Amino acid sequence: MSSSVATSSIRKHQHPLVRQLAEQIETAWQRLDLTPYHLPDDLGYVEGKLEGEKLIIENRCYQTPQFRKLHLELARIGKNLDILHCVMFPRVEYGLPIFGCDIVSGRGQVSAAIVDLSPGTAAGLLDQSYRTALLAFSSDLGTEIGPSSYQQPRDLPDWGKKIFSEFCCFVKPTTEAEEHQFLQQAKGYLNVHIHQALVRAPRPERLPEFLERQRYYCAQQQQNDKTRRVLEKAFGNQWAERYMTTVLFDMPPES
Ligand code: BLA
Repeated sequence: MSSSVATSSIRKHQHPLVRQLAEQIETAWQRLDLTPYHLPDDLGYVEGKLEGEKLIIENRCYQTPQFRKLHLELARIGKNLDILHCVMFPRVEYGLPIFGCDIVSGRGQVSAAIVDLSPGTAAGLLDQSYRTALLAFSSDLGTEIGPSSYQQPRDLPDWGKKIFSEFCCFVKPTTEAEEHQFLQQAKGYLNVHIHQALVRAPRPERLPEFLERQRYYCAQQQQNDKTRRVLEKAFGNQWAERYMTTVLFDMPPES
């Protein structure tokens, strides 16, 4: 395993959906007041071996007044497996939902595309302002925004059912048109979210509730065995545990 500052991007070799979504996310983030977020030194750019194939992970990370961590990760295993992982962790006192998405593509075919705005409050429901904006966006798009408007919706694992919202979209896109639809959908969620974040005031009196919810989100995501297995095979169990708990789903501190 080696680590160094990223000098070139792997994205130009990745599946078009991964590449386009990465660009879309970075464009949307430009509307926020970004400053760097420093990952542990050795974990910004990493290379390992998975069954003899090279695994490369590239991270981009920022913070803003509303977000404690904006994380975009691109990973590539050999020539076949491409992954995009993105989470926007709000600063806890804002109680905003957590935007998350993941794309997994093997041999040029996307097997999993998921996007969600996961509730940041104890009730586990999105605020009315989000619901209204998402429904308005859906009617502008002229299609249902749920997974049922795709040919192959996928079932959420149990750990996910407990944290994702009713607007969660988890699908295997089967055509370029569906890939495009997913891109539009993710863009809509991002735009709604960034708009809401910019108009939202912090609610420090509800901090304990928001903190618990964000920690719960991280604890559930850490149970994703499919992610863990890929990382364990390439880097070993201890490294995978450290990466999942400090880079992918680090919990905000208790106080
Ligand atoms: C699934 N995630 C997967 C799969 C792999 C990874 C290999 C299985 C693909 C499939 O079932 O078709 C691997 N994902 C990774 C790796 C990284 C990664 C190695 O991000 C990082 C290095 N996962 C997230 C986020 C969400 C998420 C933010 O990181 C959602 C907001 C969801 N990924 C998610 C879900 C599954 C998945 C729900 C399906 C899990 C299952 O079916 O059990």
